[in-house]
Amino acid sequence: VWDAIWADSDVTIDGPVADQASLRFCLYHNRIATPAHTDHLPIGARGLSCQAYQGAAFWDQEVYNLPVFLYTQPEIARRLLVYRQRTIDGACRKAARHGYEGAFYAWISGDTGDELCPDVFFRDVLTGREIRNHFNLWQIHISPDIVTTIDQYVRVTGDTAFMADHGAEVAFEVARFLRSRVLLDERHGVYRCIRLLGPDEWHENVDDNAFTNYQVQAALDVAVRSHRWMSENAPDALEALSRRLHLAPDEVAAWARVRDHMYLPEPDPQTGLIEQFTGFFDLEDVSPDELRGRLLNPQEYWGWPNGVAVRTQVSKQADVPVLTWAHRHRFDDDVVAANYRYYVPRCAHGSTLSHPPFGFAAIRAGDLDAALAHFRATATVDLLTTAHAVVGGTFIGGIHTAACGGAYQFAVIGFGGLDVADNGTLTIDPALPAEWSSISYPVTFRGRHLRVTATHDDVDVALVDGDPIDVTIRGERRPARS
Ligand code: IFM
Repeated sequence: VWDAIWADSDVTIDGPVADQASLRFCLYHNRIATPAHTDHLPIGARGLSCQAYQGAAFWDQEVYNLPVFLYTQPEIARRLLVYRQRTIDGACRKAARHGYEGAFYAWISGDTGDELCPDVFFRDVLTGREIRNHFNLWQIHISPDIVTTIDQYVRVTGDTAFMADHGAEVAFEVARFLRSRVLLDERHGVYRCIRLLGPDEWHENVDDNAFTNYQVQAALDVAVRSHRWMSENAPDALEALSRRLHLAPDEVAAWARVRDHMYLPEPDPQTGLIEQFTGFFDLEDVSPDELRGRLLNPQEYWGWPNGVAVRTQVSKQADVPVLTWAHRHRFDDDVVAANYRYYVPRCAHGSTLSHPPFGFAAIRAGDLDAALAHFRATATVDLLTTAHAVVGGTFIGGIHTAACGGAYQFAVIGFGGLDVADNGTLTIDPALPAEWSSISYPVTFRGRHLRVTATHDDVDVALVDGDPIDVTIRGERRPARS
């Protein structure tokens, strides 16, 4: 079994042996954390390594863990997404409980999909008093993250039946939730997301987090497009689903209206900077080190409501870089680079989810040494450090499975340059750090098995089995070598 798993997923690096070993460590842990045999269970944020986070899934599953399977064992990616459909009742219960429509997915999701995230996550170590965190209520991007990943799954695998059988229900219910969650700003004629938190968990109760708003728009677009696709290609399935969900005739038009008028914080035309949320650039501009000096107790929680970071531009983890990663086809290299340079000195990397988006941005900025440093910080986090095992009195240690998935994405999608263009073509555009002389990885794509081998000068894409296929290598379209 392991031989087959490694044949589908092992990545070989010709470079420092520690990079190779730590990457394999991550691949191994991502795989053993995954309930690959069933669509009834999620990937726990700490896998099976400990009881922290209760074996439950976060956005980590879709954004960090799952892409490994998308290109290696897509049937596992599929099961993880079916898990989201199976647990939609829990998400609908959560939406209804908070006065919304549709499916509001749990920030911490177990086997029923009900919200497991408590209201109180941390304690103030100075007073011993509870801190009311709003991860469960205001961190809403998990729902659109799931929908955009479903779209990505269909785009990469070509498994369009998935949309009709499973994905559309999730997309429609999430669209309902988002429509009921956004607010119409009548003065400016736009829809906004107010009172939320984005990936940077230290800044709660903010408005128009850029990553969230773009994800909301993208998820609504998936819902509208899937509805149209089903009406043309699977009308019977659409009719049955519409009946089951009591879909009113004007709902899809309302989703399209919100999509078309969603407020999206654009890059500043002069600087290229995207503001993390409204008012972020007005906050105090200090470094994480300076903030560390302000702590009264090293175990203090830095975030909401009174932590040292709250009134500053210091973020807990990558936020805008997650946007430029997830929507990488929307932003050019200059914008990605400008935001990388601005946000990296202001980030404390207080989560292992932080380095991968920064690293991808560093690759686009052409700073491959910095990217390699981010890769190593990700891939070795459980081998070389026990940092952040306890925060605000809560144990959050164990194996960081998101970092494990992030390390693969770093190697294959980042340095290895693997992507799927909007027109569905496989594209390979590697950028190796100086210390690596080559990388080689297998790719499963639309029924084919391919092997990509790249050095600093050459890229070879070999078709191992399956029908001939064109790939775009460094901008040039040609058939994979058979
Ligand atoms: O999902 C993450 C979150 O982004 C940061 N805190 C830990 C969670 C689980 O890994």
